[in-house]
Amino acid sequence: MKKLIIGMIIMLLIIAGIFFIKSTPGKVIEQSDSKEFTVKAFKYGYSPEIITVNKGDKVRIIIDNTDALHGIRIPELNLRENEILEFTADKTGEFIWYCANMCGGGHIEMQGKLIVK
Ligand SMILES: [Cu+2]
Repeated sequence: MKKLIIGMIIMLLIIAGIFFIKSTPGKVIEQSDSKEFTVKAFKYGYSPEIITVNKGDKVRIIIDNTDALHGIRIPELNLRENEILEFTADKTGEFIWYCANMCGGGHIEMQGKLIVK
């Protein structure tokens, strides 16, 4: 009888141990945030024209093409979108963005900057 009780206690301890291990949150190795921005694109510029994020952030830029189709193109990061640009900022630095669509005489002057810290 005693053996049975001891056996049951051991079983309960094992089950409790499993629950404890499962409920302990894993160690966070890298903290990444989601960052969303709305950028107005117009002839011939962007507002805001500088966006700063942290390395590892999941970035979503909603491009508000106010007067023509502009979009954003960041050649160094191989990114190009007309309406919603989504990416993970996995490289630090400063990256110039340009207008992605020929929109008129000032097209070439359209620029902005993404800063990844
Ligand atoms: Cu353009």
